[in-house]
Amino acid sequence: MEKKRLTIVGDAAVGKSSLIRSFMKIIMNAEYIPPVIIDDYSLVLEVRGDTKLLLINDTLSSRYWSKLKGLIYPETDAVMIVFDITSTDSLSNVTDHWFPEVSSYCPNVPIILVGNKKDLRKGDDDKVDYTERKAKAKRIGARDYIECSAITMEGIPGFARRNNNNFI
Ligand SMILES: Nc1nc2c(ncn2[C@@H]2O[C@H](COP(=O)(O)OP(=O)(O)O)[C@@H](O)[C@H]2O)c(=O)[nH]1
Ligand SMILES: [Mg+2]
Repeated sequence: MEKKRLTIVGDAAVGKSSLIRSFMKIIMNAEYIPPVIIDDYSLVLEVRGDTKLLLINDTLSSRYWSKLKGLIYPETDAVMIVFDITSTDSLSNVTDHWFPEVSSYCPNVPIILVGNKKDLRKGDDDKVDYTERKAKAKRIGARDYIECSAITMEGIPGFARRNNNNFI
């Protein structure tokens, strides 16, 4: 069975762990072939007729990460960089910190940019900022850009489907 590893990085408290929990919840109830959940971070999926083991690596923005990243990035097949839509700092860190780190450790893996906590931003004001965020995704060459909420689940089902089809 082919093994695929997805690593999730981003500033502290942007919602990385919450996103993984929501992703697992959605995928368990999917209408398409439901995967076999092994534990909180691994599942077996049927993708285009192949059976694949998907392992998700959550990360901590701590001093341990600086020791672990040399082990985890080289084993990774796709990286998800998460920021919080309500935090301009976390968006700046996508290009100031996370993208440079990912490109230096695993330059050729597909990157998915995720703007989380969409439930906290609504209305016309946000449309301007959306353009900025979308431009950031383009700047880092992200294969996909998604805005979602790990709390309300908005945006998660479509994302889970695209993620499985495109990256796994
Ligand atoms: N409103 C809102 N809060 C969220 C969302 N995702 C995560 N949170 C909250 O943000 C905090 C940090 O989430 P966590 O998943 O631990 O972030 P991590 O440090 O990146 O893993 C927690 O209090 C979550 O409940 C979201 O989409 N919307
Ligand atoms: Mg966490």
